[in-house]
Order: sequence, then structure tokens, then C-alpha cells
Amino acid sequence: MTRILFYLDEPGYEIWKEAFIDAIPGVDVRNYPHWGEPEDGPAYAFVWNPKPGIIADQPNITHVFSFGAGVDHILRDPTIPEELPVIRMSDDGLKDGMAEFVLMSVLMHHRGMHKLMAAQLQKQWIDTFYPTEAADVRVGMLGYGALARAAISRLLPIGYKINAWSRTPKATENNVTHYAGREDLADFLNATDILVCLLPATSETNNLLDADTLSLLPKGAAIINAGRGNLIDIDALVVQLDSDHLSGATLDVFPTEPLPQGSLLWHHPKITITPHIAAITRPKNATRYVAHCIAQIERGKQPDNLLDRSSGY
Ligand code: NDP
Ligand code: OXD
Repeated sequence: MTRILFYLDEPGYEIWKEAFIDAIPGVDVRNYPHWGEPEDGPAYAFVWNPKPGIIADQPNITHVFSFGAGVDHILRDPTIPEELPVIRMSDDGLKDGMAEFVLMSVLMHHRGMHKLMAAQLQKQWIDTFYPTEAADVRVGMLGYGALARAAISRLLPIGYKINAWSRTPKATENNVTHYAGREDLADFLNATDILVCLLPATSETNNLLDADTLSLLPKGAAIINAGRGNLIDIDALVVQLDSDHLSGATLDVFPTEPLPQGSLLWHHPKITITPHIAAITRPKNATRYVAHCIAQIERGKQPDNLLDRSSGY
């Protein structure tokens, strides 16, 4: 019998339980802290932001499924055995959600929606201005993984010029010009009008966008961060926004979540804040994805999207 040990740091268990029962007939789903005893037999964990220690306490867990595409919420627990396989979420629902969010956010910056919404609050009918043609807007994807590719598939039909930057070199494909590694970062940022951050949180991506790298973006560039809060030095970002070097930022992820009440970011006129909702893991799609990975494991195959501990994603 398939056993799922479930941990979510917010309400919602009942919906997930039903979805698992639909996706995996006969499944035994157990919500934390009612995970049972290790003697109950092998189990898969499905977790978001688990309390440190709870996975190591349950040596019958053979694989850990991450609720999200990011795994930093799991890796922050040093007690999890190195050899325990961790599988990242990468279902179609997550890709669609991120693609929609990125498309919406890029269009908002391109068409000056933030300025228009601020003008509405002042009952201001602002003069006609001519938006740059989409073909002249260079969208730079920081990260070229599953979610960035899904977003690109929605951006290309609008006509944007797309560049992408990642850790390992890739061939230029589907009209996406590719940059790789630290040696290409300056050229990539210089050629970006709207920067979309879709990198994982790793030791290498920490504060990747600091005062020096942010200043490499052309004047008037905008930033969308839907990757992780660790990617951007927030103080440096605010300096660049206040000096008008950057025109705006849409931030979905933060170094501390929820964003503290006292944060000055809430009221910054050039910052749009969303509460880590760019792509939400949805029960129906995600549980089917878990069922698919479990079937791979039970056939003796390596499941899709296994965490590579050496790279951290
Ligand atoms: P993938 O693993 O498919 O892609 C990660 C990309 O980041 C790859 O292109 C990888 O390069 C690149 N990368 C990793 N480290 C570096 C580095 N040091 N330098 C340059 N490039 C690097 O991940 P996903 O697309 O599935 O997800 C990306 C991230 O999005 C998640 O890790 C998570 O943090 C975030 N996320 C946010 C959500 C939200 O709601 N805001 C929802 C879901 C995810 P390479 O191609 O060379 O391997
Ligand atoms: C994430 C997610 O990893 O929500 O942020 O999937």
C-alpha cells in the first residue's frame, strides 16, 4: 500500500487528502503529527516547510516530495539524511501558473500599468505616452529551467525579444538568445529591459543581484522576482529604484516570508508586492504528478526532477 506522510504549514489537508485518494487508489494519507511509527512500513513524505527534525525522526520515509519547485524549505533542516532522495514539484499546473504570472507582470511593466494605477488613485488623466513596441522590449530570464521555459512560451507570441541566463551553456533555441555563467552575466544584464528572476535559492545565487550587478541593468529597467527572496539585495534594489535607475519591481518572494508588517517595501511607490503566489501548487495536478513519480520509483526508475544535492536544485 502507498503511504503518504503529509505536512503543510497552513490549513488545507482535507483537500489534499481527497486529491491523493483520487490520484492513488487505496493510498493511506496521514497528516502530521499523526504519521504513525517507523514500523508501519515504507512511506513517502509530501511536505512544505517541514519542522526541522520530523523527517529524520521517521526513518521509514524512502523519498521526500517537495510541495514546491524550490527545495530550500527542506534543505534548511540539517538533520535530513544526505542520501534521502528529494523530488521537486514540476507539474503542469505549476508551470501554467508561473507562465501566467510572468506574462501578466511583464505586460504590466511594459505598458506602464503601475503608473496608470497610481494616476487613477489621484484622479489624474495622464497624457498619452507611446509604449515601446514589444519587439523592442528585451525580456531577460534569469534562469532557464522548467518555469522559465513555460513563461517564455507565453511571452514569445507577444513579440518580446527574449534572452536567458543559466548556470550551464545551452544552444540558442526557439529565438531565445542564451547566456551562461558569471562570465556572461554582465552582457546579459546590459541587454535586459525587464528582468524576470526564476532561479532557485542556493549558495551560488545568494545576493546575485547586488549594488554592482543591479547597476548593470540599463536605466529604466524593471525587475520581477518570482524565484526566491535571497536573489536580490533588497537595500541595493531600493537605492536603484529611488535614484530612478530602475523603473519598478514586482516582488513575489522575500528573504523573510510573510513580509514583516514593518517592512518599508509595503509602501514603496515603485514596488508591487504579491504574497508568494506566482505559481501555486494545485492539488489535482500535483497529486497526479506525485502518482506518476511513485509509479516510476516502483518500476525501479529514477523519478523526474530529483534534487541534485551538489548543485542545490
Ligand atoms: P529548474 O531547476 O527547472 O531551473 C532552475 C534554473 O536555474 C536552471 O536554468 C538553472 O541552470 C538555473 N540556475 C541554478 N543555479 C544557477 C546559478 N548559480 N547560476 C545560473 N543559473 C542557475 O527550476 P524551476 O524552473 O522549476 O523553478 C525555479 C525556481 O522558481 C524554484 O527553485 C523556486 O525557487 C521558484 N519558484 C517560485 C514559485 C513562486 O510561486 N514564486 C513557485 C515555484 C517555484 P541550468 O539550466 O544550467 O541547470
Ligand atoms: C515554490 C513553490 O517552490 O511554490 O516556491 O512551488
